[in-house]
Amino acid sequence: MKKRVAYFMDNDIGGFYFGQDHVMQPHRLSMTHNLVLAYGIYRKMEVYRPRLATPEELIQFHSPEYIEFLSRVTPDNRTLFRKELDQYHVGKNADCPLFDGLFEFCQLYSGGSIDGARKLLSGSSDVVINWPGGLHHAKKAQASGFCYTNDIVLGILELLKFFPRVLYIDIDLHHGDGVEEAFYVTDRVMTVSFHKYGDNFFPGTGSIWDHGFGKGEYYAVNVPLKDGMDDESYESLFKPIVQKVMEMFRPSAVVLQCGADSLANDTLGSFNMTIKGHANCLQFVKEFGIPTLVLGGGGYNICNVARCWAYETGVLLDTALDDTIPFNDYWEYFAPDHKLHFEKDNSVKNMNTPRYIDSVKEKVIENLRCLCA
Ligand code: V1S
Ligand code: CA
Ligand code: ZN
Repeated sequence: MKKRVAYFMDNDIGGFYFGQDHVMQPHRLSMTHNLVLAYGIYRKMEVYRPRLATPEELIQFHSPEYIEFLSRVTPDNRTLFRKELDQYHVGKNADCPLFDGLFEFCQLYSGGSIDGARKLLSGSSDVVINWPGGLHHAKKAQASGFCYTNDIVLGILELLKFFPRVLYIDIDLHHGDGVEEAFYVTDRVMTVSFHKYGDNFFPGTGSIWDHGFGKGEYYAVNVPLKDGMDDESYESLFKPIVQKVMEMFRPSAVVLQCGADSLANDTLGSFNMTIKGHANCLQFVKEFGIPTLVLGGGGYNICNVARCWAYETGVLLDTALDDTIPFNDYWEYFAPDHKLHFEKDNSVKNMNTPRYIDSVKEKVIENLRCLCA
């Protein structure tokens, strides 16, 4: 049966600016949206402009003091908030700068995930897409790794109002630490993150030995990976692990974080995935036919992020996109070939040996078997 797909996007979100030299560029969201328009696939889904999440909605996870601070602080009045800026890690180091419109930016990307969850709950959509969301590092009372409010936790909390069990899958290059931490001791949310791990790579968490605690024991799954992950290696872990998770956990809804920094040639990343390899993960999850909230996340080669999320929008709509990119507002960004797909980089060595991949798979599946006990 054809799936009803809803898509949340406010083109203004591309105008927020983290500052000169910052790698997080919301402009990638305007580029993605422009490709969705140029390919004409917006016609096959319900397109919504997200509502601004209210402070009351944001404090369902975050502390009221942190949200009050985010709603009041601006670059012009920052001297009044010296203590709080330090305490909440906003403007403390380059990762989470204080920029113009910061709170509205948080309200927009969080509003899309909250309302997206509500559309799944009401049954009016089968799949909801919110590419501005997926900011998985934000904590209850602290910004971290370019993330200020955690729209994923807020979306999952909304889903838990009626769905008994929610599965969270995170294919961003980085560990989904904020989401894991929020649900570490519950058996109602299973968090599964695939990520680069080791060499002090940010955020430093996500060891295979971290698997939840108390009632949540074995409900956190970590898949630590090394540089050079390619499509074949990724698929050989993703499919059996997600298959086993589906069998053991039987989720009523799925939240899929699709950070595009796991692609080859990402400026922060060191994986070697193609767009098709990345999108195969979405296709695999989609085939389970469970209500799914699809979110963005990282991704620092902005042209490839736009290519990837536009292609994945097509995958969710069962619509193949031509490899030649149609004329669009950002035409020159896709020069010289104006193609949607790129090859993996054959000069990059895959440090994940077949033996390493097998050992990770075995250990993760062994942990999942403990859910029976
Ligand atoms: N790796 C990395 C990296 N690069 C930056 C950065 C670069 C330029 C800037 F102008 C500002 C920041 N920060 C980091 C990482 C954070 C990565 C966050 C990933 C987010 C996500 O994709 O998962 C989801 C959206 N931060 C660090 O490594 C911390 C530092 C340890 C080093 C960098 N300095 C700026 C802060 C401290
Ligand atoms: Ca991840
Ligand atoms: Zn990331």
